[in-house]
Amino acid sequence: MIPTITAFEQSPDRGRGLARDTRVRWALEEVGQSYKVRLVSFKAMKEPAHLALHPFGQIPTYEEGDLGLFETGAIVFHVAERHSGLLPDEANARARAITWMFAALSTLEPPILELTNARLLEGDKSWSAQRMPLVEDRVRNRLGQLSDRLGDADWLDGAFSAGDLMMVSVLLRLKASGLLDEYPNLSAYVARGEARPAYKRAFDAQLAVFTGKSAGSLA
Ligand code: GTB
Repeated sequence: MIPTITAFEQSPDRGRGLARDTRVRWALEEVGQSYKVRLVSFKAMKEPAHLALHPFGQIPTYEEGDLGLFETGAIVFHVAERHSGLLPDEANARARAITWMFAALSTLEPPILELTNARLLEGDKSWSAQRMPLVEDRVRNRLGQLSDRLGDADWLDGAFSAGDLMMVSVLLRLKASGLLDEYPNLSAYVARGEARPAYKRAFDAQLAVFTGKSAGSLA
């Protein structure tokens, strides 16, 4: 059964790949699962039909027959469980890859999101300049720890996994900030993720929503 995901009809980033449907598209592309996309407006996201799918009125969602999912962690995990290619078969390696998915979403993403909000939503506040170094240092703290753990390895734990997919997706949000450049091994790690053919297809497919050009994705 071909799943349907939702994505922004008009993304504020105009196709820079930062909206979270990109990571779901990427997972689907990695496992070779075709998918359909339903574009939703900001208004429609807050209406009952969409709220029945996503209680918080956000994208992305994932529908497959009777199953409706929200939260990118749950969606990517579901895709990785149902297909081969994103989680190792060996039980302990599989558990460690899942651990990295959680680490990306619950340890790295919150301070990165805080930085984005501080820059985009609070930059004009009188206290912003005073607070910014604190927010940046919270991100640096996590990046330093992640950088130490990654060392000169290509991926976080052996072969590329859903843990790397999620971690790279989260780190991509930092590209414009320059913070990632302070950790060359993390910049290279993110670049390795972006260089994967499946990522490129996912990126092109989300960009095509804004350029109006068909990206030749799996759907
Ligand atoms: N925890 C949820 C998940 O992982 O699925 C978070 C989902 C989420 O934040 N969705 C956002 C959304 O629907 C889109 S991705 N927002 C609308 C709303 O809450 O009303 C976040 C996002 C939006 C825009 C950019 N951008 O333009 O750069 C980047 C990321």
